[in-house]
Parts: sequence; structure tokens; C-alpha cells
Amino acid sequence: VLEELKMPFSRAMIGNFFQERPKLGNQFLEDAMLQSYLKRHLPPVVLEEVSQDLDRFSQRLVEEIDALGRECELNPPKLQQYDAWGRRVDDIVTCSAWKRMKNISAEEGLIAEAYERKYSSWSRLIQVVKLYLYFPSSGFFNCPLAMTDGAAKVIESLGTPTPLQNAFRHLTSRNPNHFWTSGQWMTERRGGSDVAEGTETVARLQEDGTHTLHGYKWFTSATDSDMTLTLGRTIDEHGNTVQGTRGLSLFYLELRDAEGKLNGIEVQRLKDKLGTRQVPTAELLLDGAKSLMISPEGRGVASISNMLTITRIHNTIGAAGSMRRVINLGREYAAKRFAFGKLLQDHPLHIQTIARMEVEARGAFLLLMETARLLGLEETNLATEQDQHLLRLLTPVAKLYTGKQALAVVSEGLESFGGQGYMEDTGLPALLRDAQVLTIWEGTTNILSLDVLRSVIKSQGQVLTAFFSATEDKLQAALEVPDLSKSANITLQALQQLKEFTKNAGLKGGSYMELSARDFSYSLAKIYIGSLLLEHAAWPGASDTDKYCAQRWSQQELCPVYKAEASGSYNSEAQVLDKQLVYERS
Ligand code: UCC
Ligand code: FAD
Repeated sequence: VLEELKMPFSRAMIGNFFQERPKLGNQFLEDAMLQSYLKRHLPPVVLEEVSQDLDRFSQRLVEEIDALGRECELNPPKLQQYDAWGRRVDDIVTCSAWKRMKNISAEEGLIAEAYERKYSSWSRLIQVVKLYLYFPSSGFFNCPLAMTDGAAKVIESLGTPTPLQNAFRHLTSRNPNHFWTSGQWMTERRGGSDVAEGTETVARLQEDGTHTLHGYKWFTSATDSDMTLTLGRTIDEHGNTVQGTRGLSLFYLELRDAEGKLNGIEVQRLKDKLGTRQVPTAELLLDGAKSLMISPEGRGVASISNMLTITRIHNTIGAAGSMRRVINLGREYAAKRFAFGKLLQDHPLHIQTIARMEVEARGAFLLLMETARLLGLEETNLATEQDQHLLRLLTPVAKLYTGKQALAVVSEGLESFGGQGYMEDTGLPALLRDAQVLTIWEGTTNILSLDVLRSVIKSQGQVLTAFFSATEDKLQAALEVPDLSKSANITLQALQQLKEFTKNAGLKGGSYMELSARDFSYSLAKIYIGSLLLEHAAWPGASDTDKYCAQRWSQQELCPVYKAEASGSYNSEAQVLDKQLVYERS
């Protein structure tokens, strides 16, 4: 009877409307900003070759890699502590897709590209672009790649000493059978930010010149890696150690021997995490792990700082990559989903929301490219003194700013799918879970803001001089373009405010600067991104959209530190009142 009446829910019980899903397209071809950036910067022959490779790789992402990434999310690693006969084995069991990601990383030269330097200083930038495309489909394999890259960088900066040559070859190999990944073990139970006070691990010198490590590493990601770099405190025969940062040295160790037996390490447990569930993150007991000291004694933190530079840039890759992915899927969806009689893409308010995300994503992308460009110059001895100062300053600025913005953009992105954005089987919630870590690991927002101050103090202000002069240079061309001159002037005004703030704050002492560190770092990020967008928009090949994007950016508050200072946010009364506000109880 129901059939006769043609009742819509009579047969299948679930109706006959099914929303078309957003499809992942070729992310290289769909990325207008990436395309125009490469066109603007790369020499034509390099551009031609690289574009072909990126196009091919992006097609591989759609056809093969993206599904593997999803498989990694659905099959998180497990720890098997004992074998069937009761022997302690501490096997970290990962899925086949995760293992496949390791092979793909080697095949695609995701680390090798940066160290072969086929395209001189552009090699680093090209590697970063490839990783940016890879990240949202990688099942978070970018995490071990970040640390692998960081370890290769540390070894290279030590001059690739003989005992580390083999490791370096493995880390930078394109052969899946030889490729190694590395860990980075810095965090202990007492502290991950304050590593100098937090490190309890001791290193005992052996007769053969190696050290054994004894301690407990509280967070170790991608613990299925082949090797790691870690910190330990040397202990003499009387049991004495030097406290603080001067007692810490940097150690290299391989996790397993040729038979696969762990090197004096016990895996205590795998962490139960909000996101990055694809990545095994373990707590490790080091009970005599055989290792090699690779820094001068007491120079552990300074020596691992090269790794921090690289992993922080990788974090920026992850931030820019996840913003791009959620926007590309969101705009695809808006072209397929109807509401109130028309497609979402025809509701201006919906598109305005995505356009604001797009401005943020383009800004993050240009800041990422700028740090990669500077790193490439530094690695090929082409960096000027100004470039080197800028790289030091912009690395923490980019990490802290884009990490935070990625979280906001990805969250907004989920909302653009309505309820579907909240549904696990769309794969979208994982993007949000994974974005949260970008603000925590590799230095939290506050710790990186303090690192920005460290770079200013250590260089006696030279990093700021470099910043002011580079920003002014970038704005020059835009001042001459009628559509851009107003925005360039606004940015120059913000730069002037920042200069004023710096001059005044310098006189007010350490705690004043410390309290302003976060707003100060945000101001650096916003002003520099503004100048990058304007510089790009002033390029003759730029589109009208590039101009519009730069104009939109300059309409934000560009120098929050100036405004907050004027309202007394950093003086001693504010410190007292902040504390009262936080701890008030009824
Ligand atoms: O979290 C982790 C995640 C692993 C997964 C990676 C995935 C990456 C992204 C994936 C992508 C999608 S691994 C753990 C990360 N941990 C941190 O980031 C630690 C955060 N805490 C800090 O950064 C602190 O600021 C410390 C640990 C650096 C502070 O140490 P100290 O020893 O108290 O600080 P000092 O005394 O100021 O610095 C000691 C030396 C100094 O050199 P000298 O002695 O020559 O003056 C500093 O200038 O180290 C130098 N130094 C640096 N140099 C310190 N930081 C830096 C730096 N950033 N660059 C250059
Ligand atoms: P704390 O240092 O206790 O910080 C707590 C809060 O206090 C933060 O908000 C911080 O900003 C704030 N704070 C601290 N000091 C100051 C200050 N002076 N001024 C203002 N604010 C301050 N570590 C590794 O070494 N290797 C890994 O592989 C690794 N993998 C990780 C994977 C995941 C998923 C996560 C979540 C963490 C991982 N970590 C790893 C640890 C990570 O690096 C630390 O958690 C991080 O550095 C923060 O350290 P903490 O947890 O000790 O926090």
C-alpha cells in the first residue's frame, strides 16, 4: 500500500537523498597561492621540473596515500609487552599503512631532497612544499619525519663526524630498505619546557668511551624509530652531577641491536592521547641504554637547538597544511550542499566565513615559505647576516602563531560541514584533534614567546634590527601600487608602534618584557605576514585576489602589544590583579 502511495521513506526506510561527499582533488593544482609563490620565486627550469613532480605526488596523495593515512588513524599502534612465553619484548606494533608511509617517505625523498641540495638553496623550500602537501594525508607520519630531519640537521651541523656518518646516510636515504627515522627525547616527568631543571637522566662513562643512560623519558613520539637524540646529565665516579643546563649533554643512540633487541630500554606504556593517535608515543625507562655523547660536555641544549629549529618549522608545515586541507574540503562541500534553496557557495555569509579562513591560511603559508627560504639560504652558505637573524627570530614566531591559528581555522572548518564535521567517519574530527598538539609540543606558545625574547637578548637586538629592515624592504613595492599603498601604510604604522614599544619596554626590565612576550610575538607575526602578503600582491604576476587578501590582512589589529601596553597590561599592578582574578574563589 505504501509503495502505491509513493511514500518517500517506505522502501529503504532511510529515504533517497544522500549528500554527495567532498572529494579530495589534486592539492597542488588546487592551491593558487602555492602555484603563484613558486612561479614568483623559482628559476623557470627548476619550476618546470618541480611542478611536474608536485603534480605527480599530489595525484599519488589522492589515489594512494590519503587512504593509507586514514588507515593509520583507524589502526593505532599497540604495545605488546610480553611474548606468549612470558618474555618481555616491548614490541610497538604498528599497522601496515604506517610502515608503508615510511617507505613512501624514502621513495619520495621527503628528507633526502633537503640534503642532496640538487637545486641549491631552493631544495629546502621544495622539500617543505612537498611535506606541506603530504601532511594532512600522511597519518601524521610527518611527526617522525620532523625528528628525522632534525637529527640529520644536528649531525650535519656537527660536521658529520665518522661515528655518525652511517646514521646520516640512513636518515637521508631514498632507499626504503635503508631509510631510518629518528626520535627526539627531551621531556621528563619534572618538565618538558624547563628541560634544564627537568632532566634527571644520568649518563655514565664506560671504558670504551660510550655512555650508558639511566632515566625515564616521559614523552617519546614515534618510538618505533631506529635511532634517537636525547639529553642526559653526566655523572662522575663519585655520583656528582652539574645541575641546570650546563650539566646536560647530547647523546645519540640506536634503539635496537641487529637482532631487534632493545638497547637497555623498557617501553613502560603507550600514551592515551587526544589526537596524533596514529603515532606511537611512549614512556621509556632507560636502564643502561648504550649511547654516544655527540656534543661537547655541558652543551646539550645548545647542540639540540638545531633540531628544534627544524622540528618547529615542521610544526609550521603541519599548521599551514591542515588549514589548507580543511578549507579545500570546505569549499568543495559548499559547492555541493544545498540549504535554504541554494548551494552553500551562494550564501555570502558562508563564503565570507571561508574567505576569512583563507586569508589566515595564505598568511601562514607565506610565513612558512619565508622560514624555509631563509633556512635554504643558510644551509647553502648564501644567507646574509640579516637572513640568519631573521631565521632565528621567525622560527619560533611562525611556530607559535600558526599553531594557534591552525586550531582556530580547523575548528571553523569543521563547522562549515555542519553536523558532518563532527562525525568520526568523515575523517574531519581527526584534523581538529591533531591540530591541538601543534600548540603544545616543540615548545608551548608561552615558551616560544620567551624564546623570541631569548633571540632578541642573545643577539643584542640585532634580530629586531633585521626584522624592521626586512619588513620595510618588503613594503616598498606595495607603497607604489595604488590598490596596496593604503594597506602598506597601515602596516608601516604598526611597525612604527612596534618600534616604539620595543624602545620603551627595553627600559622597563625583564619581567615587563616577559609579560609582554606573547603579545610581542603575535605583533611580530602579524606585521611580518602583512608585509609578505603585500610584497606578494605587489609582484606583477599577482592576481586581484592576492591584492584583496593583503588588504584584508591589514584590516586586522596588527600590533596588539602596543594597544595592550597602553592599557597597562604589563605593569606590576596587572600582574597582581591577574593572579587575583585567576585564583578568586567565592
Ligand atoms: O615535543 C616534542 C615533539 C616531538 C614530535 C615532533 C613533531 C614536530 C612537528 C610535526 C609536524 C607536523 S620534542 C620536545 C620539544 N621540547 C621543547 O621544545 C622544549 C621547550 N623548551 C624550550 O625550548 C626551552 O626554552 C629550553 C629547553 C631551550 C630552555 O633551556 P635552557 O637550557 O634553560 O635555556 P638557555 O640557558 O637559555 O639556553 C641554553 C643554550 C643557549 O646557548 P649559549 O649557551 O650558547 O648561550 C641558548 O642560546 O641553548 C641556546 N638555545 C637556542 N639556540 C636555546 N634555545 C635555542 C633556540 N631555539 N635556538 C638557538
Ligand atoms: P609544562 O612545562 O609543565 O607547562 C605547563 C604550562 O605552563 C604550559 O602552558 C606552558 O606554556 C606554561 N609555562 C611553563 N613555563 C612557563 C613560563 N616560564 N612562563 C610562562 N608559561 C610557562 N617531548 C619529547 O621530548 N619528545 C617527544 O617525542 C614528545 N612527544 C610528544 C607528543 C605529544 C602528543 C605531546 C602532547 C607531547 C610530546 N612531548 C614530547 C612533550 C612536549 O614537548 C611537552 O609536553 C611540552 O614541551 C610541554 O612540557 P610539559 O608537558 O612539561 O608542560
